[in-house]
Amino acid sequence: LFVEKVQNFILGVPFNLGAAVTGTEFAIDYLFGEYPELKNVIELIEPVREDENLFDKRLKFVNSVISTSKVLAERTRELVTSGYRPIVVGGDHSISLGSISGLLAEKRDAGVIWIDAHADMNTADTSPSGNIHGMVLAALMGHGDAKLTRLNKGNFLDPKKVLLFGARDLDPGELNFIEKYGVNLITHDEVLEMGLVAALEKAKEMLQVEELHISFDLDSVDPNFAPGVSVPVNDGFEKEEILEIFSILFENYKITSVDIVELNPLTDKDGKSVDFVKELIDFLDGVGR
Ligand code: B3U
Ligand code: MN
Ligand code: MN
Repeated sequence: LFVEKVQNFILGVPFNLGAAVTGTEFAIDYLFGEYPELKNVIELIEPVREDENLFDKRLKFVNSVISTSKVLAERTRELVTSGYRPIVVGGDHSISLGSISGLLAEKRDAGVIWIDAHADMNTADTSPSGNIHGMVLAALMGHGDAKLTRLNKGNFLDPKKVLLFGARDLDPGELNFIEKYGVNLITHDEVLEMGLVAALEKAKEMLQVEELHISFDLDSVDPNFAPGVSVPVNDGFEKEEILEIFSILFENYKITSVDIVELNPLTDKDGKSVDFVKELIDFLDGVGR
């Protein structure tokens, strides 16, 4: 039986205004500098910089985040409709508001695995920072400021179809959120206790979906192996573990789309993080159905 492989289509989104720091806006240039051959395979989504003259400290750069996510959502939706698997390389994690909204517009029943040191489940009320990259997953489930939640037009993610995997730095408001709405959670400590294979077995029981989006934040990796992120947190996965996670997810689900976010050239060391992003892109090139 010949099953046609789903083609990846890589989008680069050099955006940083969802985070507190500068750096991720240079991520795609950095990738192109190290791996010029990628210039032929990555389509650039130009970030939109809006007027932020009514700067809201609780929702920093919200207008630019929304405008950029709208463009990305449109393009992601088009690609999914045309049968592609969008691979969205960022850029800070706020861009997932765009990629996942675009996906859900076409595939209403898809689930999401959020591989991240953080939960990104704050709202403007609970956020310690006002940075929107720490709020997007809550917004995708319909919680938080209406400016953010409006974006996916009511196609909210069901918390039962969301799994936070490998978290190791959760804010009090996020812990409340997880409990209140019943979001699936397997912390990094739990993965260490159970072992990776058992943790992914448990993930399979928790996430009863056929189609899955992988939202991969580079800061889920130990900063020793991937220091080039905006908000490093000690410990975390090894690179080989991330590749194993991806492999097993591709066996257990139909992977509709992938985000690879938070690559920050300014904090990278010896090209470790950019090399890993390239390794992931190559890996994704070789798998799939
Ligand atoms: N939870 C904190 C920090 C943070 C979230 N996401 C990242 N950092 N990358 C916050 O600001 O919401
Ligand atoms: Mn994140
Ligand atoms: Mn993170």
